[in-house]
Amino acid sequence: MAPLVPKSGDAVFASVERVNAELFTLTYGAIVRQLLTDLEEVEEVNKQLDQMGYNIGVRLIDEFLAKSNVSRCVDFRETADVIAKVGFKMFLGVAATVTNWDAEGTTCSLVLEDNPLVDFVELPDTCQGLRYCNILSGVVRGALEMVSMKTEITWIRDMLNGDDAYELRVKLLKQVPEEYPYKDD
Ligand code: MYR
Repeated sequence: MAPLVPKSGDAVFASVERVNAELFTLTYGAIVRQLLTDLEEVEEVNKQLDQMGYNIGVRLIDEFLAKSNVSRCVDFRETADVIAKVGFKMFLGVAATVTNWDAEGTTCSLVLEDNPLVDFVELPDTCQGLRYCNILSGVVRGALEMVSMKTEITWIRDMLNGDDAYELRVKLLKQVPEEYPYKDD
């Protein structure tokens, strides 16, 4: 029998993190399943997941800004990099790649090759059209709205539907300039 050796602090922390991530993944799966039962229509479930994500995103931005120490981005390209490299890493545990920019620099793709949210997930045929990860697009949309960026976000690749990666198309619709809060007189 192997001797009992106490785990180091780091090892304990890593296993707690793994258990937390798995618990989160399984809980999310249970929520999606319940929504499918309650709402019946896949399109309604997609909307609901997006809305849930949005509600999370508008709150999560404060935690993100406080913890990440990122300063104001100079343009949308920098913002996309921050979301992909810092935001996704912080809240999902994996970074995304930013790619496929349009000429104006207002639309790009965030690509995930690994997505912990779908660990243990297999979609039955009855779930055709389900955007299982819609919570993520909602989170990004909500968080960006809180820093004055209105976006439209759509999934264009989804491994649960047989694609080779997850790809979120992020389009900046409008950037509301922040108002100077004091009068200059
Ligand atoms: C700025 O104010 O210019 C910085 C804006 C940074 C926005 C970052 C939004 C982070 C969203 C995290 C998404 C996590 C998805 C799992």
